[in-house]
Amino acid sequence: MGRTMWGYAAAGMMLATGAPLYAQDAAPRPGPVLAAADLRDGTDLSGPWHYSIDPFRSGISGFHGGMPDSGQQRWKDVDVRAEMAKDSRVLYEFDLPHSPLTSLPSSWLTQAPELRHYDGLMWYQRTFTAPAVRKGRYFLRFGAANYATIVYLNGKPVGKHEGGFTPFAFDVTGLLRDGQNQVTVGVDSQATEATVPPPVTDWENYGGITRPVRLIQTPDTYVDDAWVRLTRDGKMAVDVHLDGPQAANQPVRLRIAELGLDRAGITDAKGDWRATMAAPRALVRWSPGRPRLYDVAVTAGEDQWHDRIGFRTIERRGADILLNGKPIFLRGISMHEEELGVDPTRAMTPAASRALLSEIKDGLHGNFVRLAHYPHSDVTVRLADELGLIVWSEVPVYWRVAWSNPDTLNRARTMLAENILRDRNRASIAIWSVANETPVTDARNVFLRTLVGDVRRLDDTRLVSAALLVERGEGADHPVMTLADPLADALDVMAINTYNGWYTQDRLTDLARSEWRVPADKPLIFSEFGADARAGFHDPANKQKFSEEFQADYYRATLGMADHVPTLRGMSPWILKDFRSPRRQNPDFQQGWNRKGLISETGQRKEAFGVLSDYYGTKAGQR
Ligand code: GCB
Repeated sequence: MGRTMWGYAAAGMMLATGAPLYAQDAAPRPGPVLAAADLRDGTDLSGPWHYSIDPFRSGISGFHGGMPDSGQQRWKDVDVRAEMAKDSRVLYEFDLPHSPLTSLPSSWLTQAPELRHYDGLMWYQRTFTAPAVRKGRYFLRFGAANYATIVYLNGKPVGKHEGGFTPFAFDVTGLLRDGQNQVTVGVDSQATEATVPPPVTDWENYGGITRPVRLIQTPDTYVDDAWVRLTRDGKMAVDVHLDGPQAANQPVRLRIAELGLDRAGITDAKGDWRATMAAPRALVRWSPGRPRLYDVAVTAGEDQWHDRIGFRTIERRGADILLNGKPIFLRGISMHEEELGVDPTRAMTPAASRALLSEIKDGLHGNFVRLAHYPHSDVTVRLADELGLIVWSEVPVYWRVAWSNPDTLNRARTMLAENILRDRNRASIAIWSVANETPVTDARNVFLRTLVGDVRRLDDTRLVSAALLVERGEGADHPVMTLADPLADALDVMAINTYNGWYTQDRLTDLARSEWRVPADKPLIFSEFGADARAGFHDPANKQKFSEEFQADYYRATLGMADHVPTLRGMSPWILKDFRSPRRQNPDFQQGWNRKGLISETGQRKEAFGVLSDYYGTKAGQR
């Protein structure tokens, strides 16, 4: 067993999700799932929390590696000032209730100037009042915390979680007390060689609690998971999982009132109910042109679960992608989870998400978004459902992860499962991607094939892809790009990131003659292409790199090249908005930002925005 993120304290704690860890052949099933948790009743714990840095992780283990010193145990439920005043032998080297305040959810990077580059362990604490009369179960649910999290309630360990972009929840029913409750959370942002993603990326590592924390109340037996969808052959299917003492042999009912659908069933001994039925005649299928959603209710005992769900099919036939049986071209763009503004903090409110997605839908005439390079907020995915944007969803298996490390594989599998279980009711999601730009080795192939297998077990209604690397060769007077990745066999959609003319010396005028050698029987997506431009920097005469003119010409040339790739069925150029990246330090043009956005960090459209918008506008008219 390698070093865990949580050293000593982790050893004595129950696992947040999925204990025991998974057998290699079974798709991990994290728990509790709390599907559609964002629509359940609960107390929002957003707002002021105290915080305190712990760069040496003294609250996790003592300097010799054992139990942390008593004066360092941040989760203790003590009045530090009173205890020290009372007894001169007592020593505390923290006092969270008297530490500075921050507002959550938000990364800490923007919360104080001295935290701008802090990468390590941070402690958060707040109190809240539990309902006076408690009934049923209470879950402490985190939308996401980056990267590893350890949670205590009223001085007692609750659980831990690893992974910066997926939700997790703990049943805290037995730990709540009347009146004031104290919750303490340690969040460690530091990546290691064994984490997913690894330490080297091309985006800001926004440490902290970046999505809402809520105390969710359910009956003793509740609907932990419900998945309602169209199968590949157009039938309506439902899977329900109940959790609690009455989960077995329990009557369950599925209702979609607007469609007159009302179906009853009984759970099995494990609390599962599964049924398939003809899709109602009146069903209007979800599509970008008509993103129809329905209120779906599942009732079981005292619990009433509901969600807003769209229904559609997505398939591959030969080199085509079919939405509701019809070929579709994905007019997309990539985006990071980073809101507009000069000082983003990865707090994706509905307004922040809408500002970005409407640039895609209305500004670019797009129908597709690649949510790179990790699961984005459920706010964004729900909005994509509502606006009619097809989504590519991805896990942060990025560049070089520790392919041979079984713990790393388990982390990736858990994240993937958490992502799929959170989002498989979202009609917008069409593609699950398992990796981005990963160099081919045997160990990597085994790792990624395991993830592809997990996707197929957890969700057989969507397509699987990965952004792959291509080999470059030289033809007589043109580049020859060859996709020789053995993983392609396992995927439904092949995806390629291409930067010829930006990272290479190719002349833009030569791009259209590039030759693409890719399998002819599967759809291809250009999952990335792009060039930096600093908004407002013009150089019409020389069109040097970083000028708006260069970026616009680069788009014209690359789109011209794309038109010659016979199996191309979509694209998600890199990227909608300039985003923070510490690796980008050209002081004239970048200043810590990757400038490949079609809009600047404040939303200013660059010339290339118009190029892509015209291209998509024309394409949209064609279909
Ligand atoms: C890529 C990566 C993306 C980078 C981008 C770039 O291929 O997938 O994460 O940000 O290139 O700008 O170089």
